[in-house]
Amino acid sequence: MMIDPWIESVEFHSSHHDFKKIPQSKTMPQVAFCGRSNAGKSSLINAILSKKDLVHTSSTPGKTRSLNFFLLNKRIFLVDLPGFGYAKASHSVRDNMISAVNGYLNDTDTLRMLFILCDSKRPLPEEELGLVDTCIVKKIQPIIIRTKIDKLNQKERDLVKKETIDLVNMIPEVTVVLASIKNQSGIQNLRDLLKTL
Ligand SMILES: Nc1nc2c(ncn2[C@@H]2O[C@H](COP(=O)(O)OP(=O)(O)O)[C@@H](O)[C@H]2O)c(=O)[nH]1
Ligand SMILES: [Mg+2]
Repeated sequence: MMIDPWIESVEFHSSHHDFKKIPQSKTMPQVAFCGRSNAGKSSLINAILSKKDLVHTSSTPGKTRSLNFFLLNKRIFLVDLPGFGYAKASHSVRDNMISAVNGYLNDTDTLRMLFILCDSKRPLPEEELGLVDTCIVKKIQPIIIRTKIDKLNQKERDLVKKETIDLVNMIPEVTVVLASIKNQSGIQNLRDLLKTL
Protein backbone atom coordinates (compact mmCIF):
# COMPACT_ATOMS: atom_id res chain seq x y z
CA MET A 1 0.00 0.00 0.00
CA MET A 2 1.14 3.53 -0.77
CA ILE A 3 2.17 5.54 2.26
CA ASP A 4 1.30 9.24 2.36
CA PRO A 5 3.73 11.07 4.70
CA TRP A 6 0.85 13.34 5.73
CA ILE A 7 -0.52 10.39 7.69
CA GLU A 8 1.65 10.58 10.79
CA SER A 9 -0.38 8.62 13.31
CA VAL A 10 -3.54 6.57 13.41
CA GLU A 11 -5.15 4.97 16.41
CA PHE A 12 -8.40 3.36 17.41
CA HIS A 13 -10.10 5.78 19.81
CA SER A 14 -13.44 4.41 20.99
CA SER A 15 -16.60 2.55 20.12
CA HIS A 16 -20.15 3.73 20.96
CA HIS A 17 -23.57 2.19 20.74
CA ASP A 18 -25.33 5.45 21.50
CA PHE A 19 -24.63 8.42 19.22
CA LYS A 20 -25.60 10.75 22.05
CA LYS A 21 -22.48 9.68 23.99
CA ILE A 22 -19.86 10.18 21.30
CA PRO A 23 -16.71 12.32 21.85
CA GLN A 24 -17.46 16.02 21.48
CA SER A 25 -14.30 18.04 21.13
CA LYS A 26 -14.81 21.50 19.69
CA THR A 27 -11.33 21.54 18.19
CA MET A 28 -11.39 18.12 16.51
CA PRO A 29 -13.25 17.83 13.22
CA GLN A 30 -15.07 14.61 12.39
CA VAL A 31 -15.38 12.83 9.05
CA ALA A 32 -17.93 10.03 8.96
CA PHE A 33 -18.28 7.04 6.64
CA CYS A 34 -21.78 5.78 5.95
CA GLY A 35 -23.51 3.46 3.53
CA ARG A 36 -25.18 0.09 3.38
CA SER A 37 -23.54 -2.90 5.02
CA ASN A 38 -20.97 -4.35 2.65
CA ALA A 39 -20.60 -1.07 0.71
CA GLY A 40 -16.92 -1.12 1.71
CA LYS A 41 -16.72 1.39 4.60
CA SER A 42 -14.25 -0.45 6.80
CA SER A 43 -12.06 -1.47 3.85
CA LEU A 44 -11.96 2.12 2.60
CA ILE A 45 -10.91 3.54 5.98
CA ASN A 46 -8.08 1.00 6.10
CA ALA A 47 -7.02 1.91 2.55
CA ILE A 48 -7.04 5.66 3.21
CA LEU A 49 -4.93 5.15 6.32
CA SER A 50 -2.70 2.53 4.61
CA LYS A 51 -3.50 0.09 7.40
CA LYS A 52 -4.31 -3.51 6.72
CA ASP A 53 -6.55 -4.41 9.64
CA LEU A 54 -7.10 -1.33 11.78
CA VAL A 55 -10.80 -1.48 11.01
CA HIS A 56 -12.38 -4.89 11.08
CA THR A 57 -13.87 -5.78 7.68
CA SER A 58 -16.36 -8.53 7.30
CA SER A 59 -17.83 -10.76 4.68
CA THR A 60 -20.92 -11.11 6.90
CA PRO A 61 -23.05 -8.07 6.17
CA GLY A 62 -24.71 -6.05 8.88
CA LYS A 63 -22.29 -6.81 11.71
CA THR A 64 -21.10 -3.34 12.67
CA ARG A 65 -23.80 -1.90 14.91
CA SER A 66 -21.75 0.70 16.78
CA LEU A 67 -20.01 3.96 15.87
CA ASN A 68 -16.25 3.40 15.82
CA PHE A 69 -13.91 6.37 16.24
CA PHE A 70 -10.36 6.48 14.87
CA LEU A 71 -8.00 9.36 15.53
CA LEU A 72 -5.84 10.56 12.63
CA ASN A 73 -2.77 12.70 13.31
CA LYS A 74 -4.18 13.28 16.85
CA ARG A 75 -6.48 15.85 15.28
CA ILE A 76 -9.19 14.39 13.02
CA PHE A 77 -11.79 11.81 14.01
CA LEU A 78 -12.75 9.28 11.33
CA VAL A 79 -16.04 7.66 12.25
CA ASP A 80 -17.15 4.28 10.90
CA LEU A 81 -20.96 4.47 11.14
CA PRO A 82 -23.26 1.45 11.35
CA GLY A 83 -24.39 0.25 7.91
CA PHE A 84 -28.00 0.97 7.02
CA GLY A 85 -29.00 -2.64 7.22
CA TYR A 86 -28.43 -5.18 4.56
CA ALA A 87 -29.93 -4.50 1.14
CA LYS A 88 -32.32 -7.38 1.88
CA ALA A 89 -33.29 -6.11 5.35
CA SER A 90 -36.86 -5.06 5.96
CA HIS A 91 -37.83 -1.44 5.40
CA SER A 92 -38.24 -0.87 9.14
CA VAL A 93 -34.69 -2.04 9.91
CA ARG A 94 -33.37 0.17 7.13
CA ASP A 95 -35.39 3.15 8.36
CA ASN A 96 -33.95 2.65 11.86
CA MET A 97 -30.38 2.76 10.57
CA ILE A 98 -31.11 5.83 8.47
CA SER A 99 -32.57 7.58 11.51
CA ALA A 100 -29.49 6.64 13.59
CA VAL A 101 -27.27 8.24 10.93
CA ASN A 102 -29.57 11.26 10.76
CA GLY A 103 -29.45 11.56 14.57
CA TYR A 104 -25.67 11.61 14.40
CA LEU A 105 -25.70 14.18 11.55
CA ASN A 106 -28.03 16.45 13.48
CA ASP A 107 -26.22 16.20 16.83
CA THR A 108 -22.58 16.49 15.78
CA ASP A 109 -21.57 20.12 15.36
CA THR A 110 -17.98 19.21 14.49
CA LEU A 111 -18.92 16.91 11.60
CA ARG A 112 -17.30 18.48 8.54
CA MET A 113 -17.54 15.84 5.81
CA LEU A 114 -19.78 12.86 5.21
CA PHE A 115 -18.40 10.10 3.00
CA ILE A 116 -21.45 8.34 1.55
CA LEU A 117 -20.41 5.00 0.11
CA CYS A 118 -22.37 3.21 -2.56
CA ASP A 119 -21.38 0.05 -4.36
CA SER A 120 -20.79 0.97 -8.04
CA LYS A 121 -22.74 -2.10 -9.13
CA ARG A 122 -25.93 -0.62 -7.65
CA PRO A 123 -27.81 2.44 -8.80
CA LEU A 124 -27.58 5.33 -6.32
CA PRO A 125 -30.34 4.74 -3.77
CA GLU A 126 -32.74 7.49 -2.72
CA GLU A 127 -31.83 7.30 0.98
CA GLU A 128 -28.24 8.17 0.13
CA LEU A 129 -29.39 11.15 -1.93
CA GLY A 130 -31.54 12.19 1.03
CA LEU A 131 -28.39 12.26 3.16
CA VAL A 132 -26.77 14.60 0.62
CA ASP A 133 -29.68 17.03 1.12
CA THR A 134 -29.28 16.84 4.90
CA CYS A 135 -25.55 17.57 4.54
CA ILE A 136 -26.22 20.66 2.44
CA VAL A 137 -28.70 22.01 5.01
CA LYS A 138 -26.22 21.30 7.86
CA LYS A 139 -23.20 22.72 5.95
CA ILE A 140 -21.46 19.35 5.96
CA GLN A 141 -19.48 18.57 2.81
CA PRO A 142 -21.13 15.59 1.04
CA ILE A 143 -18.76 13.19 -0.71
CA ILE A 144 -20.34 10.32 -2.62
CA ILE A 145 -17.97 7.42 -3.11
CA ARG A 146 -18.78 4.80 -5.71
CA THR A 147 -16.88 1.82 -4.31
CA LYS A 148 -15.39 -1.33 -5.86
CA ILE A 149 -15.04 0.17 -9.35
CA ASP A 150 -12.44 -2.52 -10.11
CA LYS A 151 -15.38 -4.94 -10.42
CA LEU A 152 -16.98 -3.06 -13.34
CA ASN A 153 -16.51 -3.73 -17.02
CA GLN A 154 -15.99 -0.83 -19.43
CA LYS A 155 -19.70 -0.45 -20.19
CA GLU A 156 -20.65 -0.37 -16.49
CA ARG A 157 -17.86 2.09 -15.81
CA ASP A 158 -19.14 4.42 -18.53
CA LEU A 159 -22.60 4.26 -16.97
CA VAL A 160 -21.25 5.22 -13.51
CA LYS A 161 -19.34 8.12 -15.08
CA LYS A 162 -22.50 9.33 -16.79
CA GLU A 163 -24.46 9.04 -13.51
CA THR A 164 -21.71 11.07 -11.84
CA ILE A 165 -21.91 13.88 -14.37
CA ASP A 166 -25.72 13.98 -14.11
CA LEU A 167 -25.58 14.04 -10.30
CA VAL A 168 -23.04 16.86 -10.11
CA ASN A 169 -25.07 18.85 -12.64
CA MET A 170 -28.14 18.36 -10.45
CA ILE A 171 -26.39 18.98 -7.09
CA PRO A 172 -23.24 21.13 -7.57
CA GLU A 173 -22.34 20.95 -3.85
CA VAL A 174 -21.61 17.23 -4.08
CA THR A 175 -18.20 15.69 -4.79
CA VAL A 176 -18.15 12.23 -6.37
CA VAL A 177 -15.13 9.92 -6.17
CA LEU A 178 -14.87 6.56 -7.96
CA ALA A 179 -12.82 4.32 -5.71
CA SER A 180 -11.25 0.90 -5.41
CA ILE A 181 -9.12 -0.59 -2.68
CA LYS A 182 -7.91 -3.20 -5.20
CA ASN A 183 -6.30 -0.79 -7.66
CA GLN A 184 -6.15 2.24 -5.32
CA SER A 185 -8.30 4.45 -7.59
CA GLY A 186 -9.56 7.52 -5.80
CA ILE A 187 -7.80 6.75 -2.51
CA GLN A 188 -5.29 9.61 -2.81
CA ASN A 189 -8.14 12.00 -3.77
CA LEU A 190 -9.87 11.07 -0.52
CA ARG A 191 -6.69 11.68 1.51
CA ASP A 192 -6.34 15.05 -0.21
CA LEU A 193 -9.90 15.94 0.83
CA LEU A 194 -9.00 15.13 4.47
CA LYS A 195 -5.98 17.45 4.20
CA THR A 196 -8.32 20.40 3.63
CA LEU A 197 -9.65 20.05 7.20
N1 LIG B 1 -13.26 -5.91 -5.36
C1 LIG B 1 -13.37 -5.08 -4.31
N2 LIG B 1 -13.89 -5.52 -3.13
C2 LIG B 1 -14.00 -4.64 -2.10
C3 LIG B 1 -13.61 -3.27 -2.23
N3 LIG B 1 -13.86 -2.64 -1.06
C4 LIG B 1 -14.40 -3.58 -0.23
N4 LIG B 1 -14.49 -4.79 -0.84
C5 LIG B 1 -15.01 -6.06 -0.26
O1 LIG B 1 -16.38 -5.87 0.11
C6 LIG B 1 -16.69 -6.58 1.31
C7 LIG B 1 -17.30 -5.63 2.34
O2 LIG B 1 -16.33 -4.68 2.76
P1 LIG B 1 -16.41 -3.95 4.18
O3 LIG B 1 -15.30 -2.96 4.20
O4 LIG B 1 -16.46 -4.94 5.31
O5 LIG B 1 -17.84 -3.21 4.07
P2 LIG B 1 -18.68 -2.44 5.20
O6 LIG B 1 -19.72 -3.41 5.67
O7 LIG B 1 -19.31 -1.29 4.48
O8 LIG B 1 -17.73 -2.00 6.27
C8 LIG B 1 -15.38 -7.21 1.78
O9 LIG B 1 -15.37 -8.57 1.35
C9 LIG B 1 -14.30 -6.41 1.05
O10 LIG B 1 -13.13 -7.15 0.81
C10 LIG B 1 -13.05 -2.83 -3.50
O11 LIG B 1 -12.67 -1.67 -3.73
N5 LIG B 1 -12.96 -3.78 -4.49
MG1 LIG C 1 -17.70 -2.37 8.33
